[in-house]
Amino acid sequence: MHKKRVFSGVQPTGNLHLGNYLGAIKNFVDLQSKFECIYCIVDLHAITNRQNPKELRSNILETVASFIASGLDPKKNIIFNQASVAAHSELAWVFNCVARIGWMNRMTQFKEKAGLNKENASVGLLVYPNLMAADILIYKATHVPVGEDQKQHLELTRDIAKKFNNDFNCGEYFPIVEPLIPKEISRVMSLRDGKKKMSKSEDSDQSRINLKDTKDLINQKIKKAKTDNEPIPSEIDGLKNRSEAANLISIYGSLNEIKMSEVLKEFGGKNFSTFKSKLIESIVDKICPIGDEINKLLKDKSHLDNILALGAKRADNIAKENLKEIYKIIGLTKFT
Ligand code: AQP
Repeated sequence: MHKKRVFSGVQPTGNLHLGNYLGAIKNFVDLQSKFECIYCIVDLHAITNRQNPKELRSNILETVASFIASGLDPKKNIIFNQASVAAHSELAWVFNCVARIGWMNRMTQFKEKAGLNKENASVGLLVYPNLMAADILIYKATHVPVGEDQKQHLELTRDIAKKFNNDFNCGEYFPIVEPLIPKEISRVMSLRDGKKKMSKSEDSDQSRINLKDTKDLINQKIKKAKTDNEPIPSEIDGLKNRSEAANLISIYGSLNEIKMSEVLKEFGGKNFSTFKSKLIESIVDKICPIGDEINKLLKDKSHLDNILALGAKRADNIAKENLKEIYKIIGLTKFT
């Protein structure tokens, strides 16, 4: 039996948005009182796409600030950046040798991010899921809070753990991780296209609510958010084939911690402009205090560096010991 331990990561690839918050970070905060939690800024994942070094450094600090401003306690949880703990990359190499090329080729995120120009994508982007498996399994984490978009990568982490355990005949050395995906809102969609997920790398800033958006910007973005001409239905069935409407309803439900069916009971039959005013209020109430706190925290960069340095030490202590065990299982010796 493995000790229950939570691990999750966020890429420092720009402004965090409502999707990152409702799909992942809100869950991180809820879990900190129930589990031992390790939260990582996955900077090595970020460089699978080209990053400007100056912006990357600033995005790393902004991500720590967003964690803390959202309510994560750096004393209770281990908060650190991936590049500080070498064992992540070392175990990722081992997993490059355990996982099969066919498994990588099936990953939908690779297909989406590489687009039509697959031959020109970085090798790192293709083997990204192996590094993600290493991030989790180097701590023998048992539970991983993520948005629904990461479900396939977590299934791959389970496959890698099973194959390693089986190939090296080592029982259940690696735990078979459980994803923790929010039930009511597994995937927050773009405000401009209900079929695309809200994303940091989407060109149009109008497609997302960033955690640092001002009240005016939130107001403007939600008013412009795409809907349709039908009134709000009273039953979930009425949201079929209405992805933009369903997205706004589920954002409201998630922010207010009520089921979508209850939101529809409240707003069924009403038009979107009435609903949007209430939605704006909810977003402003939840997100603006976080944005204000992020801006405050960013004024003291050395405080944020200290949080990362302390977290890195704590993470490294666990990871180093586990890597020794893993190498021993494989037959490798580390003399340093
Ligand atoms: N739209 C979303 N809805 C729900 N959850 C989401 N997450 C991301 N977007 C949504 C969850 O946030 C966590 C951190 O994600 P990430 O930043 O590491 O990578 P990502 O999934 O690739 O996020 P983005 O915003 O789309 O970034 P870019 O554009 O840089 O690729 C994860 O748990 C993810 O599920």
